[in-house]
Amino acid sequence: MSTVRTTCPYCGVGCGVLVTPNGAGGAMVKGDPDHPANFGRLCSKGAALGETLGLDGRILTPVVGGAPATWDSALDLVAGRFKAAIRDHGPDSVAFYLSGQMLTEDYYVANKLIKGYMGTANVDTNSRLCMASSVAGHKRAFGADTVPGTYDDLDQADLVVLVGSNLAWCHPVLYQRLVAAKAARGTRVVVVDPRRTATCDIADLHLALAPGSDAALFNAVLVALADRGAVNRAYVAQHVAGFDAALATARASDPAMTGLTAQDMALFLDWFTTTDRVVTVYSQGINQSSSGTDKVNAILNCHLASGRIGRPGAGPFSVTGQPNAMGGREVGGLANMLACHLDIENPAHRAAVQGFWKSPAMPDKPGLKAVEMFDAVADGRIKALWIIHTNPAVTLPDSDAVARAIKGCDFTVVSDITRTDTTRLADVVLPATAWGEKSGTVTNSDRTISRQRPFLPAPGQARDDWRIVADVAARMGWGADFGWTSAGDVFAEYAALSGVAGDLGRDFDISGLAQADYDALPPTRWPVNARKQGGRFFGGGGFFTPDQRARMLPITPRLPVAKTAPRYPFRLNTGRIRDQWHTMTRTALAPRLNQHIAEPFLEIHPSDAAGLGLMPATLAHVTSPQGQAILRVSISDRVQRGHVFAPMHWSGETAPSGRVDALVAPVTDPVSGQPESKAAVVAVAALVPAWYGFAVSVGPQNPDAAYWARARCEGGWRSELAGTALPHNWEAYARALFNLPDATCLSVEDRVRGTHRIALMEGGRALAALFAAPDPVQLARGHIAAQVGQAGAALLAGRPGAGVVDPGPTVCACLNVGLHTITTAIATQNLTSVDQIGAALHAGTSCGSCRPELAALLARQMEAAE
Ligand SMILES: Nc1nc2c(c(=O)[nH]1)N[C@H]1C(S)=C(S)[C@@H](COP(=O)(O)OP(=O)(O)OC[C@H]3O[C@@H](n4cnc5c(=O)[nH]c(N)nc54)[C@H](O)[C@@H]3O)O[C@H]1N2
Ligand SMILES: Nc1nc2c(c(=O)[nH]1)N[C@H]1C(S)=C(S)[C@@H](COP(=O)(O)OP(=O)(O)OC[C@H]3O[C@@H](n4cnc5c(=O)[nH]c(N)nc54)[C@H](O)[C@@H]3O)O[C@H]1N2
Ligand code: SF4
Ligand SMILES: [Mo]
Repeated sequence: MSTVRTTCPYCGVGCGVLVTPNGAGGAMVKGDPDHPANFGRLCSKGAALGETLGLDGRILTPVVGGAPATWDSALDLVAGRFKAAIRDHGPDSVAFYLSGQMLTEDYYVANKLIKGYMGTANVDTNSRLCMASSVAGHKRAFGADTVPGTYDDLDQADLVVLVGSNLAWCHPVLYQRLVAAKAARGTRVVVVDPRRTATCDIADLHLALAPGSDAALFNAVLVALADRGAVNRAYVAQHVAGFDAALATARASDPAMTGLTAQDMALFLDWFTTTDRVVTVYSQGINQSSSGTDKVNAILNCHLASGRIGRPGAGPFSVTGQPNAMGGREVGGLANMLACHLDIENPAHRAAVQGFWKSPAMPDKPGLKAVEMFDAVADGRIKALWIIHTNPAVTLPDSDAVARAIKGCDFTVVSDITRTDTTRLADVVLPATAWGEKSGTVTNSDRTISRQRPFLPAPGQARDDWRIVADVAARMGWGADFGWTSAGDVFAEYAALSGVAGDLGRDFDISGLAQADYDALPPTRWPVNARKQGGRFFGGGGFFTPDQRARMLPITPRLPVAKTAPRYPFRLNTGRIRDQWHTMTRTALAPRLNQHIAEPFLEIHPSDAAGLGLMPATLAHVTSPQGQAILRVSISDRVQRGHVFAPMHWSGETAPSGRVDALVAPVTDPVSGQPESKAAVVAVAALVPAWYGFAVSVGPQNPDAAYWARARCEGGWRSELAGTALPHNWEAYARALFNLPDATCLSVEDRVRGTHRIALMEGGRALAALFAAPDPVQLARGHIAAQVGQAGAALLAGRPGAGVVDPGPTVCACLNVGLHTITTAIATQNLTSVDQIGAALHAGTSCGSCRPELAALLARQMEAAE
């Protein structure tokens, strides 16, 4: 089979990948050495893509009311219900909720249908939870949502400030680029994050500021720039408006709000004011805040005042999260935008888009933003809702309320590839083609447009997302305007429309690609037109405001809306882990990605844990005014006292009590509408279950327990369990859990310790095993998981026999190297550097995402040895 050049479907780095299908539904995946985002590198998630291609769990036919249906009946129903809602209740009674993971072509078609034909701007996307504050900040400062710089700036900077970004885990290939730049030119790295993340491993300075206080920090930077003569007077005079007011307001703000020491603050201000080539990278620690837009503008103010923008190695850099977060912004996926960075509020822009489409409608006011949209679903204003490529029942704040709203909606359609918490609530589920089966383009963080190309046939009846939308449009009577025959046709129309935007003076103009050879399109940074090709923006001014000047804004810092109080004394921070992608519908298919962290957890400071009587690996009951969760206790001084951190990834499918958005209040930024996902308030208490359990099996499990978290492992499935009451009969419990009513049961009970070990055997093979104990079960989990399905019941011992080494939990996912293997090698071979570990065990030599953890292991062991 020949190799196909395509693009990773996960994060906004947008790495190129080379895929060689094996002809049996699988494929070998490698980094594309010629792609300008990654030059051949991949992270653990990208490298494991080949393990996520199976059809297990895929939706292969349309489903109506829970039963398989034909495309014709499903599409007729969807078109009929949307039509009826619009006829009876007006266009604003329908809504689309889309995703920054849709391809540009999918996005374009959905937007065209709802805005130009259904006639409402009630279309928003999960980018509202992700990039909306950056978009709003860019628009306020630059007059358009333009990312000024490129990835090359990270290679060329002398100071990189990472604000609210865990780059090591969330943009691993960019992080590796930064590591390389640091080695080559000694780039200074500052991390601004209340939590000590893996990214801090390369930090020359870590500023663990008070949550939400970033604007106070950047106001202090602005004041220092002014007081130390580091303002670029010429640039400001020519290209910037609002300097004096911004500075006066910055002077009035109190740097003490950050809680940083005077010494750390002084060092940071020193570095920032005296370094010309500064890149400030920012992400969700900035955006996901009730003052997110102001935080963005506080950062932009500093770059505008110093003229450090749009030059090699200098600029603000909002890194995007999803593979096509940037493309979704370009195509007008947000409720307040039109395609090609045109504005819905601008009559000339509306007329231009409607004229180009020759469409019957065009809304003249913005639609509902994500959180408002689901409020409108809840109170019945939205009668028909179509959710595509996102899982809002898990990822929107106050997710229990969101799930109730979706369930209660008159008519909900969900397009997905697999069963999720959201598809379970839908009236109609439509099967979409997945990565590897579909064709289109995505735009990454540095404005580079890359092709996703198919290398597998569409399974079952799955159809491309854009085609499903076009099929519905046709059934609503607009077939002629939705008659493309390929994604390439859609792209050509979109590129032509961008030329109209370019003529109106907008930044997003890729009209130069309207006639391009779509199939052969190499990675291309926009803009692409007669006026400008790729490159940076704003080095010489040219902002997209009426007077072409950027705006500095007066920013008064505001702390998070929810305040801790005796009832809810902890600040809950949420985010991501290294090897999982969002709600895990794809990454959790790869066993090796489940081995790094297999469960939802709550990171809590040792003093707080001691105060609450929380022991390592026990469970915590977490409550907020919105909801509750049960999470594994992980005691760590990476979080500050009074703060806790939990990952966002677990869902009803993987760990029903681990859904952290059930805890998060639906508080939003007043400008961008982005939720404050990083600053909920919660109470934490020890949960004392009657028993803890660990289960492995070849087949799927049906856990019935107060707490459970399941994951795929090499031999099948593994799960963690805890129950509030002891089962009457352990054997019966195990048989039901594993759905093995007739297997032979071997059981070992230790009455003194209160432990039970049960293996269910068939034909001499252990098909499943359950380990239960009154305390957290201590076992060699990796070893047991590797034994399941093998002959004999040796796994019941719970640990390897003499002479066999238990590798321990996986640290390096690419090369599958375990914790114990690494610590043993460090001790016995006297390893003293991460590179030496790599030479001895290969750990950390592929994607490099685990290098911070290797460094931490080394440091811990060397400290212990002293
Ligand atoms: N492995 C992995 N990578 C991913 C994803 C994934 O699911 N898994 N998702 C992708 C997506 S869509 C996105 S948006 C990106 C997100 O990428 P990041 O933004 O880097 O990731 P997060 O973990 O959400 O949050 C970043 C950091 O913000 C910090 N933070 C919290 N509050 C504050 C604050 O008030 N100020 C500051 N300065 N920092 C704060 C948190 O402690 C956290 O370490 O990751 C992308 N990459
Ligand atoms: N507490 C908290 N909440 C957060 C965040 C946080 O940091 N903290 N981060 C927020 C951010 S930044 C983001 S981006 C969101 C992400 O949140 P979501 O977008 O809700 O999460 P995903 O799991 O990425 O959902 C993508 C869905 O698309 C499906 N899918 C995969 N491929 C295809 C396809 O080709 N076609 C179709 N139709 N479907 C497909 C997947 O199976 C999955 O169900 O979460 C937000 N929520
Ligand atoms: S850094 Fe990893 S997840 Fe992101 S695009 Fe590259 S390979 Fe994919
Ligand atoms: Mo995101």
